Amino acid sequence: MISNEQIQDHNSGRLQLHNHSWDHLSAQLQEQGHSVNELVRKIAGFQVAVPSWALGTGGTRFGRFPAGGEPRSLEEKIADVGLIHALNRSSNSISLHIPWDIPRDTAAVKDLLNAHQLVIDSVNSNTFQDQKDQEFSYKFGSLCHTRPEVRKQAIDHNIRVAEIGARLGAECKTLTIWLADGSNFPGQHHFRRAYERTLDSLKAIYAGIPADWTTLVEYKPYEPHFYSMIIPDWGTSYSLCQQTGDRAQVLVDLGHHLPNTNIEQIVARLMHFGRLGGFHFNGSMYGDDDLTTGSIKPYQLFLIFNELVQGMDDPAVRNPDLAWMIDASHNTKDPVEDLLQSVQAIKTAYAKALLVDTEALFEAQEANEVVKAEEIVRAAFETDVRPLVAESRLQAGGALDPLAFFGENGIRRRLIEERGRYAVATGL
Ligand code: LRH
Ligand code: MN
Ligand code: MN
Repeated sequence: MISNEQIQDHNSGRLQLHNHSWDHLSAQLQEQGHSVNELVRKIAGFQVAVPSWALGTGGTRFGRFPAGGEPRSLEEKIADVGLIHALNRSSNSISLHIPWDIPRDTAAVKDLLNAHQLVIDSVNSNTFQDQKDQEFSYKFGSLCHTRPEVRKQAIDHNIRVAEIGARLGAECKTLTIWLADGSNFPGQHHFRRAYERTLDSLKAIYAGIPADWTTLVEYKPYEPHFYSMIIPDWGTSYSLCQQTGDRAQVLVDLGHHLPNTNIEQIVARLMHFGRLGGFHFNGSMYGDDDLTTGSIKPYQLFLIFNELVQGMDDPAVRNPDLAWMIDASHNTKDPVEDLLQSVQAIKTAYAKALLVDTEALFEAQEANEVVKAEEIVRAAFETDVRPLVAESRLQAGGALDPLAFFGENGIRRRLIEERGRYAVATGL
C-alpha cells in the first residue's frame, strides 16, 4: 500500500529541518562521549510487536465506536501491521490471539508475512471467553477450575495454540498465557487449592509444548474478576514460573499494576532472578490497562527502560532475550495512529535510557550521593531525543513523521473505501 517513493517524497520535504536538529543533537551527544552510530544502530534495531487485537477499536462494556475500515481477517491485520512497519520500520512482527486469528491457509499467511517483511511474534491463548463449539464453560475459571475436564480443555487449547504458532514458523517460539481466572466474592475460591491446580495445569502445558518453546505468564491485579485474580502479581507469576521450568518466564504488562506501583523495581528484580520474559506496553491512569504507552507517565516509562538497559548490558545478569509487545486497544483513537504513537513513545524512552551515564550513576550510588544520582538519571530523561529517534527511522528506510504521513495520505479513508465503514475487527 505504501511505496518507497511515497516515503522518499514525504521525507524530502522534511529533511532540511530534521538535519538541523539532528546535527545539533549528534554534536552534543558526541561531546558527551556517546557513539552516535551505535545509538542509531541500537534504536533502529529495537522492534516492538503489534498484537492483532490492537488493530481494531476495543470499546468498553458500554459501547464501541469503530474507526471504520478495520481489518476483518488475519490477512487484513497482517496488512495493517505491514503498513505500520513500512512507516516506522520498528514493528516487524505480529502477535496472534487464538482463536481470534486462526490461519485458514498457513502457507498463504507465511507468504503474506514475507511480502510485508514481518514475522510472527508470541502466540496468545484465550481461555477468558467461551467459544461456540466449546464443550465446557470457563465461567468459573480455566487452568484453576475445580473440574479436571475443564482444566484439560484449557490445557489442550494452550498446547494447540503453540502448535499453530510453530506451524506458522514463529521465530520467537513463545506462548503467552494470561488467565482471567479469579473470584468475585469472598469465600468463592479456596486460594491454596486454586493455586495448586493452576500450577499443575501450567506444568502440563509446559510439558506439552515443544521443548524449545517459552511460556510467558502474565499477571493482573483485577479485571475481569474484582475480588481475587488467580495470578494477581509478579510474585505469584514468579513462583509459578520457578516451579514450572527454566523456559517459564514472567510477563510484565505495564497496565497490570495498582496505581503508583514501582514497576521499574519489579523489572530489576525479575531480571536479577533471570525470570523477566517479556513486556506488554501500554499506559494507565487509574486502573485501566489500555491507554497509549507513555501518555500518562513518561518518566516512569523511561525509568523502566533505564532498568531494562542496565540489566541487558550487565554480563552478570542472566536474563533471556525479552519479547516486546504493545498491548492496548482504544475506543476513541484511530488504532493505527495509536500504535504509531506508542512505538514512538517506547523508542523515545529507550533512547533516553541509552543516554544515562551509568558509570557516573553507579559511582554516585556507591557514595550515597543522592542528588547527583538523581540528576544523572534526570539529565538523560530531559534530553530531547526526537531527532535521534527520527534519524534511526530515516536510516532504516522509514518515514520522518509516520503520523503525519498516515493523515496526509488519507490512509484511513482508503481503508474505509476498501473494507467498508462498518468493518469491525475480529477479536476484542
Ligand atoms: C489482559 C491482556 C492480556 C490479553 C490481552 C487481550 O488484560 O492484557 O495480555 O491477552 O489483554
Ligand atoms: Mn497484556
Ligand atoms: Mn491488559
